[in-house]
Amino acid sequence: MNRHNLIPFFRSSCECRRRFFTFPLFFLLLAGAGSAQSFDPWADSVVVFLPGEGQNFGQDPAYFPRNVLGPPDSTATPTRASTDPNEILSLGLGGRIVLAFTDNLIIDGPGPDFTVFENAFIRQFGPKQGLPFAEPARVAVSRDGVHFVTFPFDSLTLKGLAGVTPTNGAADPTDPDSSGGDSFDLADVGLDTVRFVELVDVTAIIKDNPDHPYWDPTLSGFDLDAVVAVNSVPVVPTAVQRQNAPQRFVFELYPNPVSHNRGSPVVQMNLPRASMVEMALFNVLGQQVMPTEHIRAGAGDYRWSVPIESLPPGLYFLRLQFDNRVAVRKLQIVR
Ligand SMILES: [Ca+2]
Ligand SMILES: [Ca+2]
Ligand SMILES: [Ca+2]
Repeated sequence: MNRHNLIPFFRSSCECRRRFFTFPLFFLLLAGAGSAQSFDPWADSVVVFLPGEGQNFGQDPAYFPRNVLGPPDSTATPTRASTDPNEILSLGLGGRIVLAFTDNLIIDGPGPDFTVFENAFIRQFGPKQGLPFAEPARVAVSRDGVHFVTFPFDSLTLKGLAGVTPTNGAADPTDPDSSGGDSFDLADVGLDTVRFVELVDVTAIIKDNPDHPYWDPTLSGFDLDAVVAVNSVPVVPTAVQRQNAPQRFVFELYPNPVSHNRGSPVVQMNLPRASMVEMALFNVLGQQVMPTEHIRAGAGDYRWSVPIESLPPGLYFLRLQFDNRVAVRKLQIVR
């Protein structure tokens, strides 16, 4: 692979095996609503890969980008990490990759919202026995692929970095309590929803410091296995492109929180041009809780009131789609 060149990828993961762990009811609901959307919890495409120095395992087009889309290696255990190029991509020291979700968006639901899987493992012998062999990456997220927010991390404890916790391949990858990997909560960076996840290898913070508790001279950089959404909502699959100047539009929801005795919350939109707008409401399990609403909205201000009469109190996500654009807002219904 040609190093130090920006390599754009717009490859879909449609050929990846589709497995569903947490949303069977969702499909029944969709079938009932006469809609036919399907999605997987995995990252769907690689937008940018900029390899770093040294290790180039799994970078051959025979393996990449397939090896970072789809679920993590199901054979990995905390003491036997994946070394399969069909599953693992080495970023190299300082390498950078951006993955996109195209058939689902990660949302800020309860607890962690996505998990990054790397081939870390727990050392079984030597002076660092019991400590992970960690080749970390910092993690950033973005709605538009342009503006990224980095999760805070600690260089010494590695808390807040990916590539630290081994994979438990036998577990459900969408269950952070058992899956292993390093999980991230959008609430920690104040975002309701993201489409893009960026990983930048920072192994140098260990490798360049012989006093670091995780130091090892053989560290060669972050090895990505998978990025998996824990909380997400489906979206109409679109080709993802980097938007240099995303056209702004207004999408407000008020009152929010709302209670039944205060009437219905109102969506206020301001669209750049007349569009067919799709509205759908999901609960925190990603289950659609009302039929998709199709609205023909003109350019400029438009209001629509969300029918919440039959919904129990709780946290919901309202998804708006038009012209291949998508946005999600949290809605809290209280007693
Ligand atoms: Ca997906
Ligand atoms: Ca993989
Ligand atoms: Ca969350």
